Amino acid sequence: MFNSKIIGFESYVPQNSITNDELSKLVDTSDEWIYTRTGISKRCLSTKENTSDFAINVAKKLLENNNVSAEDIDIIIVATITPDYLTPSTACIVQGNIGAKNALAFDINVACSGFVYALSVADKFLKSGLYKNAIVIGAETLSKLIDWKDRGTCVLFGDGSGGALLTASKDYNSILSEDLKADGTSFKAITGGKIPNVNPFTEEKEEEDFYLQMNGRDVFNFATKTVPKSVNEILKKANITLDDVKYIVPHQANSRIVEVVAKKLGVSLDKFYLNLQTYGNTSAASIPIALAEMSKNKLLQKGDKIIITGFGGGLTWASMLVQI
Ligand code: B82
Repeated sequence: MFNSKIIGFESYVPQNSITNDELSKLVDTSDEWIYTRTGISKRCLSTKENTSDFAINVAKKLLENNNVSAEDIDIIIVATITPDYLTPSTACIVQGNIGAKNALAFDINVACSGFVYALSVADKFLKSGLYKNAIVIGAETLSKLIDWKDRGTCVLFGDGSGGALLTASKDYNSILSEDLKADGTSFKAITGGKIPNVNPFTEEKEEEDFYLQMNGRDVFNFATKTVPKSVNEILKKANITLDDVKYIVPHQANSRIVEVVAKKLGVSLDKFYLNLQTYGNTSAASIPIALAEMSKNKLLQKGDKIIITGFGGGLTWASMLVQI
């Protein structure tokens, strides 16, 4: 019987960090407006790199810092809604670049829940006993998908990537319980990247709908209703309480969401790890960037129990109780 052991977290973000004041030269907004509504002060925005470049950097760091060679990797999963191409997958570009010649590779598209979904999928591969080592990455270049004239959305998002290295283990289990769900009836609440059909036979030309759009109020209500329920669900499944949990690491969407979730769960805001002040909302990359930062700052010790919880486009949500 095998389980998944997480042996490391790493992240990579582009160097170009843009403050709220700098953005207010581009669109009619202000540091005060952005910070009080979102908790964001700055974000990293790509100048030349694409999603695969971020993910390749994370994969290389995971291998180097954990003394694992590329040939020993069996699985590469990249969670992204901003791939370089629709085909090939970003994971295949990573696989080729790092020389993981024995690995299968594919992307998953679950927006801001993507990293938690990808960890869950990798966990099932490793539990099967057929595969040994997995690289799981969340990587986004959201700046490609944003209408830079829309002051309501362009201030919210950032670019970057983070990931984890997992190995199959007979004596350690990092994934204690999980709750993964979807509600496609509300898919229009967050949309982006619509591809028009321009074949010569199409009767109706569809309106252009490429840029990321979000109904702020609806998704805020969705998140504040769903996340506390999902967190309670995984606690119940593992038969523990929040007292046994060191940190909750939520998708970094908006600090107001986290305030409401903390209140509903009856815990202090201090239990939540937040870094959206520095990175903005990086969708599938937000949770692994936070985990890598926590790991680097020695906030995570072996045996600590933490909760990761993603929520976003689909609509989708995914919570997981993780033992470091
Ligand atoms: S907002 O609607 O403008 N608002 C809440 C009422 C500001 C206080 C808003 C803003 Br600004 C930014 C993000 C959200 C939000 O609810 N985001 C999400 C909710 C669910 C799932 C994903 C997200 C996300 O932003 O990724 C609301």
